[in-house]
Amino acid sequence: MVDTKPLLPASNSDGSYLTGSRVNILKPIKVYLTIFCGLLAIGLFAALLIGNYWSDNARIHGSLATSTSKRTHPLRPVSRGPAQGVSEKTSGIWAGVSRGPTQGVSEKTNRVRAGVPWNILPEPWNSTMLEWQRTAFHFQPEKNWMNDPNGPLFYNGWYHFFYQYNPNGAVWGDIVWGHAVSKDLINWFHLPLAMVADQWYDKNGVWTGSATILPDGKIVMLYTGSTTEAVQVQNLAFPANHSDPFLIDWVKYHGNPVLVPPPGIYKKDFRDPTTAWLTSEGKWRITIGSKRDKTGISLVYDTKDFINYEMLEGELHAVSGTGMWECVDFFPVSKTEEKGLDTSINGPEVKHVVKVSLDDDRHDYYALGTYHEKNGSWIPDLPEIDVGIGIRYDYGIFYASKTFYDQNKNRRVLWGWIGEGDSEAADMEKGWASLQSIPRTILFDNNTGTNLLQWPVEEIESLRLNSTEFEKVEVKAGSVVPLDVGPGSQLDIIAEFEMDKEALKKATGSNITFSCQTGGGAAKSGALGPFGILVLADESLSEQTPVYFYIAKDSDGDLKTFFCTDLSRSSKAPDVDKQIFGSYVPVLKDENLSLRVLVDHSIVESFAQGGRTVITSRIYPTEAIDGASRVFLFNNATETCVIASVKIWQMDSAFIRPYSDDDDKDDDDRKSSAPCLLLCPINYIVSCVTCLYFIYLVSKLS
Ligand code: DQQ
Repeated sequence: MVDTKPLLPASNSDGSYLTGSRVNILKPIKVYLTIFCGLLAIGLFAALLIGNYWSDNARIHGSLATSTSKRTHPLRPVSRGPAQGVSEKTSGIWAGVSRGPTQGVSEKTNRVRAGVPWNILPEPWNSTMLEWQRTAFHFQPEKNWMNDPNGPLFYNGWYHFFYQYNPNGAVWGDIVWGHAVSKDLINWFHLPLAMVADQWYDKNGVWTGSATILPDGKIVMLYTGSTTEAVQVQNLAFPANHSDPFLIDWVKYHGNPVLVPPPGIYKKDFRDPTTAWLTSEGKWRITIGSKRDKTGISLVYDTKDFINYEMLEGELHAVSGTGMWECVDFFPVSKTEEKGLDTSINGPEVKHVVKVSLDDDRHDYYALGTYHEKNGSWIPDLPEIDVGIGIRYDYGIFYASKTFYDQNKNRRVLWGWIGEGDSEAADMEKGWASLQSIPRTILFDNNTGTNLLQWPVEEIESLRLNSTEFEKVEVKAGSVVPLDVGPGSQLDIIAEFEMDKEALKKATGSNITFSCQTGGGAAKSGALGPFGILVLADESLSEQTPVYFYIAKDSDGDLKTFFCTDLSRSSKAPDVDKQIFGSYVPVLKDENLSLRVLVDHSIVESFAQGGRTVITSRIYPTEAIDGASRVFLFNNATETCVIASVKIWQMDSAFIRPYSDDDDKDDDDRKSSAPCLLLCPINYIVSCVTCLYFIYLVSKLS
């Protein structure tokens, strides 16, 4: 007879499962147990993997799910305070302290604008306008003043960002180190202050510094302290607990300061130590900005232990007439590969970059050149565009920048402080001032051989939402074309412009003396420009910020391209900067003109030709805000039509908020994640052994 239920054990007529032998009963049980144990083992292994992944990502992504936009989170300060053993001023009242020459740094330049005193906010500002200015995906603290980026680094799965911060107000003063961490350089957790001004050697301010990661993975931080006597000295600090991925607590070396101004250097002209790099002798080398008379210089020191230093004769470099060099940066770039290099890399395949922040004009200049390790000097490739007199990182507002080597993605990343172009009165009304650029990758431009390329880190693209494409739009001479993309306050725009080749050949009206600043802005027509894009414009164009190209032609028929941003019609308000920014941009034969613009409320960051020339502007419209801001193409040239192809993404808001009570559970995950990495495999092995022992016992039954 055919068994109709072959997978069930045979039953007796009385319904019991007694059969002729025990083996017949136990065999299927063993099969089930084996399958069960196998599945259990696989499940445990999967749980281990998922658990580790989750513990690493839950804090950011879990919280992201509950975070909508920056505006839905009341901005709460996170403070360490006396309870945590550090002295911190708790008063939120602005003490009226402002940046000043007596402190060795320049005053904010726009304290008096258009005859309006710095502490009076004129018409037409209202809270809607001022609130709109806060950005959605640029890093900024919850409130108060921020300036230079400090000690950026990647450690134990987290990007760390420290910054010059005034916990007491929206103007420079009482400077300490703010601290935030991120998994992706875009979404951030604010952490407690990393270092406060609690020692005689930094009582007047915990000023700018840099991180060095030692070969054993440990971190040392060198920073400038302004002493009780306002002398600028260099100090050493390190994480209290290297096993804390958040690096919350910092310890200052008990023997600080480790460096004081050398003979011949004024006590207030000795600041901002760089990341250290290794010499072939195995010593660490750093450079520190200074000046002698009006000559900007960079002093060089060797050290074996970051405690004792030997000053080298001569300087890394010096350029007369450039004044005090702040925030010097020194790093190699690869001539052969599209990747970043650790600061210690040297050899024939690299060029070295020197960047200085000129205190006299508050701009960041760089130059490419050759580093001579033996005497610790650097020679520019082109003396006519030496550092401080040639190329700038950015032709808008961008200062005190600093790079770091991101060993996570083999890239060099640039951070820069973006100040305000409005009045101090407005800053105080808003309760905050300044933000940081979107971090930019830095590469040597192999195609030109004369400049760097800066480009927003790829992670910013994770904020891209819906996009709209406009293919080959004809923009006739003298026309404006609206681009219907909805609200224009948070955008990522890429555009390419094809020129009419015949027009380029035929064009008259040469203008080789053109400069963005003197060229009359976007409203002044030339034969071959200006043309480009209008952002933060209202429907009637009563407010607009043109980002544009202008092509000048010399009497020999050679073309020279400029990339500019014109702020003169950016706002109806009387008390904001309305400069015209920009400079020359190298364009190689057969290249179309291309630009990328990141619009984030009051900031417009613009990149031409893949990042050869960059302009960052702060824009404070009164009409073109929220849903009223629009995007247009425009062409104010008289002798050429341009064909524009544009793609525009709406951008989401980044997740930037304090690491607070809500994250405690995740904090527990963080604390337990290290032991879990150890314990989970042990759990897995114990479970497997138990299963096997159980199978063994069952088989014994047979
Ligand atoms: N900012 C710091 C100085 C640095 C200046 C003080 C550059 O260390 O020279 O806040 O903005």
